[in-house]
Order: sequence, then C-alpha cells, then structure tokens
Amino acid sequence: MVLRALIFDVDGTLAETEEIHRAAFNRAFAEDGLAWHWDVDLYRELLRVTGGKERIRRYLEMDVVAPALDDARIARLHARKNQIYGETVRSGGCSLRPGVADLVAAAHAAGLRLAIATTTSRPNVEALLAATFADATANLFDPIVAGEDVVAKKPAPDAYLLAVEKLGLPPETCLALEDSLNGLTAARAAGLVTVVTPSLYTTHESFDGAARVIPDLTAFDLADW
Ligand code: XBP
Ligand code: MG
Repeated sequence: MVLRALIFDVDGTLAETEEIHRAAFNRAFAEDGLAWHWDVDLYRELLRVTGGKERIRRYLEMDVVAPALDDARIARLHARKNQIYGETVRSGGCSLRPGVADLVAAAHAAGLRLAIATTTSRPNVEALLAATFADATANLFDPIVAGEDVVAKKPAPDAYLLAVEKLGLPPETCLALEDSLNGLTAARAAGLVTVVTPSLYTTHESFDGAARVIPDLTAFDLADW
C-alpha cells in the first residue's frame, strides 16, 4: 500500500488503560453509595460494549439486583469515573505500550500523518497524551476523533470514517492500529487495513480480517508497508 497515515486506537493500543478505567468505575460507584464491584471477568464481558455510559447501561440490563438509574445519575457516575481516571493518568499511573513511542517518532520522521480514532471521552485522550508524550509529540495527532464526536461508537465505522475524512486522504492510504475486535470491525468497515496488537482484555478475541496480529508495536516495521 501507499502509506500516508497511521490512525491509532487509544485504550488498549496506545496504553493498557482499561484497568485504570475499571478501578475508576469502582471508586465512582462506591463514592455514590452503590455496592457494585466490577471484577476482571465481569469487565471483560462489559467491554463488549464501547463507551463508559453505555457500559453502565449494559450492566443495569445484566444484573437483576442493580437498581434502575436515570440518565442523570449515569452521567454523573461516568463524569466522576473520568475525573478519577484523569487524576490517575496525570499522576503518572500509566505508560505507553512497548513500541508505541518509537513508531510515532519514526512515522513522524517519515512524513506520515498521525491520527486518533477512539470511543473514549476526549478529556481521557488528552490526559493520556499529555502524560505519556512530550508536548511537541502530543500535538502531532491530528485529527483526534473521540467518543463525543460520533453518533455510533465502535464497532460502527463512524470514528474511523470521520478520522479519514478529516485527514483528507483516501482510506486505502491509511493504516489503523487496534487492540480489539470491536476496533478491528470498525476500522475494516471504514475500509482500512488494520494491524492488531491484542491487549490485556482482548487476547481471547479472534481477529479475522486483520492484516497482521502482533504481540506489540515493537514488531511493527514501517518499511514493511
Ligand atoms: C475503549 C472503550 C472506552 C473506555 C472508556 O475505547 O471502550 O469506552 O473503556 O471510555 P478505545 P469512556 O476505542 O480507545 O479502545 O468511559 O470515556 O466512554
Ligand atoms: Mg482499544
């Protein structure tokens, strides 16, 4: 392919953030007086649904003892979860996955565009980029498409379609980097060649249709594309 841009997913791809989200959800629940605890196995199940508010709604459908919560309370829980997540990330509680920083630097040096297509909230992306990249590098990601920017989150293609549109490039020149089946499905539906680096919560998934599945981005060589 004639490669012009790399479009990165965030959670699970740039960094192993899901344990930070999970801990933040649990703290937000406890602070709000809810006797809920999302353990690793339950969270793996819940991650089939992208978006934090959507994930809380899914839990309410699943758990027969969970009280009905109105939209305002769900929004409040989610906002508090994101606040806790941001504090953890800003205090240095998260680092990039192996190979990410080197690939971003190499792609920039090679004149490629760098973009982000994620279903997480924009403040979470900004907190992660600010904490893990030098300022100058964080600004390299343009466009950044976040969960608030689309009507339908992954596995719908909307986030990737919008990123490609904002890049102003043909989709066949853009390569998506993902960690999940939902992300792969979204990127493929947008017409993108996709490389998958499975993460903590997605190693059990199958990635049919991925151009390549590799353990992490240290195994990704721009010269191959
Ligand atoms: C993964 C997600 C997100 C986060 C939480 O996003 O599914 O929902 O778990 O995000 P990505 P919010 O596309 O980056 O893999 O709570 O901010 O919605
Ligand atoms: Mg992901």
